[in-house]
Amino acid sequence: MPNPPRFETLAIHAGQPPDSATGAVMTPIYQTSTYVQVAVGQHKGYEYSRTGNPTRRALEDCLAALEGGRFGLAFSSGMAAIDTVLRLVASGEHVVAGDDVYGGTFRLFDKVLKGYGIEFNYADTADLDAVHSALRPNTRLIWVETPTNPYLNLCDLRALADMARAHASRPWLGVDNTFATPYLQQPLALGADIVAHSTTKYLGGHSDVVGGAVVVNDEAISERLHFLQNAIGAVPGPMDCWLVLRGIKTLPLRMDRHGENAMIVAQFLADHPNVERVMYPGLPDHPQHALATRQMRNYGGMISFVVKGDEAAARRVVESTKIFQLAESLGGIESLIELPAAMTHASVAGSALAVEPALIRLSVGLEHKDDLIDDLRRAIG
Ligand code: P1T
Repeated sequence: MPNPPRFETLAIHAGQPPDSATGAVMTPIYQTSTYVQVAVGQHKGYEYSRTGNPTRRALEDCLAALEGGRFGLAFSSGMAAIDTVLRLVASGEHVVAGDDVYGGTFRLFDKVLKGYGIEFNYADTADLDAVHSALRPNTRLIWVETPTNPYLNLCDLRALADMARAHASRPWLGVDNTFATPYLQQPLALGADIVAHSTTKYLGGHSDVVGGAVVVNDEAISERLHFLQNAIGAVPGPMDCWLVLRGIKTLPLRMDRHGENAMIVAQFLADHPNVERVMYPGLPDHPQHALATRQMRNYGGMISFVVKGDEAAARRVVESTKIFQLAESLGGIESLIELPAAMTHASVAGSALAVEPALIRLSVGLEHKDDLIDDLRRAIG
C-alpha cells in the first residue's frame, strides 16, 4: 500500500483530478446555474447549482481531506457556515459557547438565534470545569474557537471531546478552526464532531474572497447539513470556490511563514518597553503555551497586545503603521492591524464578552520580518 498523501500533497490535489471533459489540470470554474437533463431525472449528478456545482464539489472534497474528515460543505461566508451548523440545534435546546469568540458569532447567537428559542451561555473554554458546569441536560452543542478571536486563548480539544462524550445529553463539539487552519490542527482527529471555517481567512489566504466551510465525519450529521445547505441556500459561487481552492494550494507554505513571522513579531513586542501585555500562544508565558505546543503544529499568525497608555494611545498605533494596514479580517498574505473593541468585536460591546478598548490585534502577513518590525517600532515609539 502506498502511503496516504501528506497534507502538502492533499492541499494541491485533493478533490481536484484533471477535468474529465477536457483534461484541464486546474479545476474549471463551472459558471453555470443549471444542468441539462436528457430525460426527466437523467443527468450527470448535477441538477441545479444551489444543490451542487462541480467547482464547489472540488473545494468541498479538498476541505474534507485537509481536515481528515469524510464530508465537506462550502458556504458563502464563515457566518453562513456557522448559521447552518446552528440549524442542527432545535428551539428549546442549549448551546455552550466560548466566552471569547468572533464578534459576528456572538451577534448571530445573541441577536438572532436566541430569538428563535435556542438557549446560549458562555464559558471560558480554557477552563474545563467552567465548561462542565455550563452543561445542561438539554445541551446539544459546545461551540469553541482555539485560538480564540481576539484573545488567542486555547482550549484542550481532546479533553472537551471526552467531556462531551461523557455527558448525558451527548452534545456535539463544534470547533471554529479559522485561526489555526487544518495545517496547524485537525479537531476531528482530536474527537470534535464538527469543524467550521471562515475560508475568507487563511484558507483563501489572499483577502480576495469571502467564504465558509464545514467538515464532519458522521454521515447523519452530513446528510442533515447537506439538506440545510440546499434548503437555506447560503452557497458560494463557482468563482469564489475556485479562489479558495487556489489559495489552499499554498496553505502549508504560508502557514509556516505566518508562524515564523508572528513569533518574531511577538518576541519584539514582548521586549518593547511601551508594550504592556502580549497574547501569543508561542510565547512561553502564554497560559496555554504547553497545550499550544502539543495541539498545534506552530503557533499561528495572530497576535493581540496592549500598549501602555489608554485607548487613544492604541488608536495612535493602529493609525500610524504603514505596512500593517488598518482593516478588519485576517489570514491574508498582507499584514493587518485593528482595534477589536471598535471594529471586529463592536457587536460584543456592553456584553459579558466585551473586549478591552485598548486591545490591538495583528494578523502577521508574509512581508519581510524586518520590515514588519521596523513598521511596528516606528508606530509604537
Ligand atoms: O467573515 P466571515 O467569512 O463570515 O467569517 C466569520 C468568522 C467566523 N469565525 C471566525 C473565527 C472569524 O474570525 C470570522 C470573521 N472574522 C473577522 C472578519 C475578523 O476580522 O475577526
